[in-house]
Amino acid sequence: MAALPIEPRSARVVYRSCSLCEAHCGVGVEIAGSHVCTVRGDPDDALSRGYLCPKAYGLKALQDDPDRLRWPLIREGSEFREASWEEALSLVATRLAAIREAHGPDAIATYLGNPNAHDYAATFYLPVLLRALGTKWRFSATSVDQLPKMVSSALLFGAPLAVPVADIDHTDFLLVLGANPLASNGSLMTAPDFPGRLAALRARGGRLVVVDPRRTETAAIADEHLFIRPGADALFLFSLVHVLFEEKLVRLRALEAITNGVAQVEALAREFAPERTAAASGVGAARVRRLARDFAAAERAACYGRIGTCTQEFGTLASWLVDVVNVLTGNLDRPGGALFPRPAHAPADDRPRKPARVPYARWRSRVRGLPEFGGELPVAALAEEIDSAGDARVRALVTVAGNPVLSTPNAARLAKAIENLDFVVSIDLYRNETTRLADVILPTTTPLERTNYDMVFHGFSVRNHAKWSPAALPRPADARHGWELMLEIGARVNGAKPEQLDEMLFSGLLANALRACPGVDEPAARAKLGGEPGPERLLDLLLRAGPYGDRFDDAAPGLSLAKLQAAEHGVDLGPLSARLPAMLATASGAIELAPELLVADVARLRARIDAHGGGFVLIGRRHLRSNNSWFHNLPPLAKGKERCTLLVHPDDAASLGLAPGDRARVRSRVGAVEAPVEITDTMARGVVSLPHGFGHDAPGAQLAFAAQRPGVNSNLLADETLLDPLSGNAVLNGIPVEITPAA
Ligand SMILES: Nc1nc2c(c(=O)[nH]1)N[C@H]1C(S)=C(S)[C@@H](COP(=O)(O)OP(=O)(O)OC[C@H]3O[C@@H](n4cnc5c(=O)[nH]c(N)nc54)[C@H](O)[C@@H]3O)O[C@H]1N2
Ligand SMILES: Nc1nc2c(c(=O)[nH]1)N[C@H]1C(S)=C(S)[C@@H](COP(=O)(O)OP(=O)(O)OC[C@H]3O[C@@H](n4cnc5c(=O)[nH]c(N)nc54)[C@H](O)[C@@H]3O)O[C@H]1N2
Ligand code: SF4
Ligand SMILES: [Mo]
Repeated sequence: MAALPIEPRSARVVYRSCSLCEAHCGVGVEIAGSHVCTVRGDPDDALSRGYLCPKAYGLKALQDDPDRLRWPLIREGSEFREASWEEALSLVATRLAAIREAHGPDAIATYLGNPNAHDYAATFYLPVLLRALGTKWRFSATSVDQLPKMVSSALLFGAPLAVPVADIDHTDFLLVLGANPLASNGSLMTAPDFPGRLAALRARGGRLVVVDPRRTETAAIADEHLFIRPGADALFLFSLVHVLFEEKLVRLRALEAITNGVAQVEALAREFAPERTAAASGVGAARVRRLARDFAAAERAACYGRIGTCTQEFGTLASWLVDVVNVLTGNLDRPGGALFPRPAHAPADDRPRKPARVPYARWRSRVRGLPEFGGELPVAALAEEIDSAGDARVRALVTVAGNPVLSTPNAARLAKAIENLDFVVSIDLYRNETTRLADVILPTTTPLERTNYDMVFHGFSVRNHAKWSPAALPRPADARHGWELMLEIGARVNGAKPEQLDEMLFSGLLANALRACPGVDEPAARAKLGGEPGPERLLDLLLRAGPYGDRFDDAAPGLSLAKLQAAEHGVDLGPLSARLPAMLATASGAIELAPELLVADVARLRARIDAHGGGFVLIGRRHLRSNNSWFHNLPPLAKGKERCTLLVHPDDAASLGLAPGDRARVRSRVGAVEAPVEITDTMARGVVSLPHGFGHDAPGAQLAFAAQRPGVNSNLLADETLLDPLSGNAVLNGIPVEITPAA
């Protein structure tokens, strides 16, 4: 969508970011009174320069949605009734405390959903809530998303969130696997106006190659598209690596001195000659060889993998090999390659911290023994942790901004398990497929009713950038912010006061931040930051102590929250630049290119070279006007052509006896659904696609518009026993299915 100048037609325009996806585009929200007139792109935004996608309109539609909850709900039998905050919060605290008292803290599981990552206050205060509950049974959308990349980054670079970002604005060659940024607007890569940035890449003579089992919107504008068999990325990437070594194209440049394990990678790659892997991956050997040569020959090149490379059987290996390709061609940490951003809230210096042990498998799930990572267990284990007998089973669930019944595997089993829990509380804006099963639903303010700073996504940005988002609307009387609820519940279950928990958090962050600010003493910093509890003080602290900060000196030129607030279109902090080796947090201080855990997993991949099955497999997809499971109740975005369709290749349709408009029955080990068929040669043969986030016909949900055209829940088919075993991430792409015409 083109940038439009913003005319001051309405009472006022508030400049902020759209928090609906990782691109975090700058928007101008036109407000009259407490009504949102419209949302437009902000041409002066330092990063997005006016770009906006249609989904931004969701900010307004969400505001106007009559089904959005404004009051706490308490279950009574099969119905809900509105309740006061005091009644609802007191019930939540009493029940959680009683369950913890009777069965221990691990009887309470938590599930944190995706929108938390778009709310800086949640980033600060969710850890407070989790600590207050004291449970180790923590789950989140991470293990149906980017967990494999985090495991890989922890092993290679020493930090789970040290994810290199492709330098899209300066590269000459972008190799994309398992991502469709023309629909998703990019992920683990904040690049507003992805389409424009890709067009610019091609206009300056650069190349775009897309590897995907579907000829996606992104593949359609690429120089080259390679169909790949779902789950075969690690095989394909190992073959690229094989060719790099065999044809002497490996050139580490500056990384030579700081990389361990190169010879080991070379040895491992020997068995993955492209001629060996072609049958399993579906990518011909000649094309792999040519691609390896072209990538190595490019002046500046970057390999980027996303959802399709993570939510699959070899998610961690594929995520690792993406970085291996960048390292072996000397493109990591190099402009035009893949670099580590340096956000304004990060620690100021890259002094080698005490290398932390990789937070992996310190405990395991009760039933299947799946490993913890970073304090979390794989969500594919949640249902069995509830419904498998035993004293230590999960008895209560706290969900925050998540809809696991639509987003995690074996949805039918999970819904049944949640229904049978002793107590469920959901902090959420809707009574949806998950929260309808709760005993208490606590709504929060909407994105436009609260302030924000793109804490998570500034860390994955293609340019260093900082932006403050003021609230565009006043908070309605009696509405609560999510962070206030997190503090309040955390305090109440422990008989403490919210201000006490806030002070503990603040003091801890302050002590930590001041370690990087020699010469600043604590009382002076406290005086500058003021005594007002809440996220703004915490952000001010991080900004002032951060790499661009003013070190608590108002007269200094550096950043503070006040200065960021004054820059209503954001602050450009420059292009990404080299940060190695200083930021490496591995025990050796080097890049560990062949860590033991990954090397050990290669045997599983090797076994797949000759044992690739036939039969149909299911993959997912995203639509530009949708957002995971929670946008289908917004009429301006959800109307139009039916989207929950099964994409099938014409030859497959013919052999299955399916004609356009027919309905197909899709069956996996765990469930079956029926969906209308769309026949298209954009699909690879043997692969069918169904979007996730549909299935809005659950009894008890309150989603009137979505229910008119509910679609089916694709996670009724996702099998909770199919995992990337190393990370525990669910396999959501490459699920074996049988397809028949529906009766
Ligand atoms: N089959 C399949 N499954 C998938 C995927 C896939 O590609 N295929 N993708 C996976 C991915 S990448 C992700 S991230 C997950 C997402 O999984 P989830 O995070 O579980 O699901 P969402 O659909 O993002 O649900 C967000 C929830 O937050 C609520 N919400 C929205 N805004 C707010 C707010 O401001 N405050 C509060 N308290 N609540 C809010 C919404 O009402 C909704 O209930 O799904 C995963 N599941
Ligand atoms: N409009 C819109 N934008 C979104 C979202 C949304 O729901 N709607 N969700 C947001 C979220 S939470 C996330 S995590 C991001 C995700 O952002 P992306 O990773 O860009 O997500 P997708 O569009 O699902 O693209 C994944 C691609 O992987 C392909 N694929 C499937 N299996 C394989 C495989 O085995 N190998 C390879 N190479 N490819 C495979 C699929 O065909 C698909 O094209 O998008 C975010 N942005
Ligand atoms: S690309 Fe993402 S951040 Fe930008 S307007 Fe669309 S939904 Fe909002
Ligand atoms: Mo995601």
